[in-house]
Amino acid sequence: MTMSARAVSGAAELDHFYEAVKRIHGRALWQTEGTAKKSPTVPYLWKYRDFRPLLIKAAEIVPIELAERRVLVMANPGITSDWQASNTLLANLQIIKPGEVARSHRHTASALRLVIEGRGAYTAVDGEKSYMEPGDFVTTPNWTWHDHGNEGDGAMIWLDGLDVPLVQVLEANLYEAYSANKFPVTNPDDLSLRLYGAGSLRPTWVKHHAIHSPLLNYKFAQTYAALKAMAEQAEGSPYDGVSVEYTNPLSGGPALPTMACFASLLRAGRHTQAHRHTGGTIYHVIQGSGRSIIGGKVFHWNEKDTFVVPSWAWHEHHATTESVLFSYSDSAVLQPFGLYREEALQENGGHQKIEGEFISLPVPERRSAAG
Ligand code: GTQ
Repeated sequence: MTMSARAVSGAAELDHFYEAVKRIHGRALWQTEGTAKKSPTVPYLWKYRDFRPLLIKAAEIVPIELAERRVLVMANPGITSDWQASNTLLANLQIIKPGEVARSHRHTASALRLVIEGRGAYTAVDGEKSYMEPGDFVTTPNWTWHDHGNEGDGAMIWLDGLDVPLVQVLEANLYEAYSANKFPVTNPDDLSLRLYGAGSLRPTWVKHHAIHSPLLNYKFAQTYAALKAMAEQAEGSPYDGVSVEYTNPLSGGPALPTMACFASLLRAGRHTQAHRHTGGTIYHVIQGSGRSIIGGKVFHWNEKDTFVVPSWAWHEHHATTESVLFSYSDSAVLQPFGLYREEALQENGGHQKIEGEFISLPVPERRSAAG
């Protein structure tokens, strides 16, 4: 065989080899997408004013018995599965009408609620009812029985955060329906708030062995008062403003084992520095208005809007009016395994170069009576 003939047969030989590997359901590592694979999660913002009318409509036309949970999901357009806000997290809006009960079930996925509007509804967790008010952060730890009921006189809407996509990837997503609509109430209302809501005081006679927080409701009035008191004396984080984590009062760790949850106060007119970190984060605007620059694009937000910052995306915030952002992130899972990394932007005074505006789909205008 001449030299050139050998080179040609070399390429053919390699192809032949790859085919042989494929036939035994193997792949040559250097031929796979492998570590070059990019996250499909795109930065995105969902306007509450777009969702609210459809939630109200769902309450009219979809019986609670049909839906189990009357929920509209905020679906990240970069992800082909049609129901997740990020690679690991769900961000859903749930509506419940007066007199309704969303029946009891439990799942290995953890859940949280951030109350958006209305009063008089409760979440019952393992026999304890916790009544919810706007801004409250409510935990539903994994594998606890939970139902929601509205005893008020108006509809109630909240944001549900769940770690279902993460739990699915781990193939640990189990679910069970309770045999009745409501799980029996065995504890006084808001018992956990009375026992654990006083911050650093621990009731000595109560044993709590679970890894999740024993506190079911972190009241907004308390959170806001704490943020305001801190803001009077402290500058806060250059990236997140005056920012607090909702912790498990027993361990100091995250409120839920898989989701780290935060409340951040951004002062009016203040512009934070850009940074990026591993851990995809969902933000929800409790109050205020402003904009965030995510991956070079400007996202304008108002009260009750929700947006996602994918893992490792540069982001910075600019509050127009004093704002409080709620956020939750899978960083709780990354921290204990050495996967959490964070980086500050050095160039350009710590601010991203703006490449454009985020454009969400236009809201169809209501036709006026005249036209
Ligand atoms: O309230 O238990 O948005 O099980 C999705 C799944 C809420 C809930 C959601 C759920 C719930």
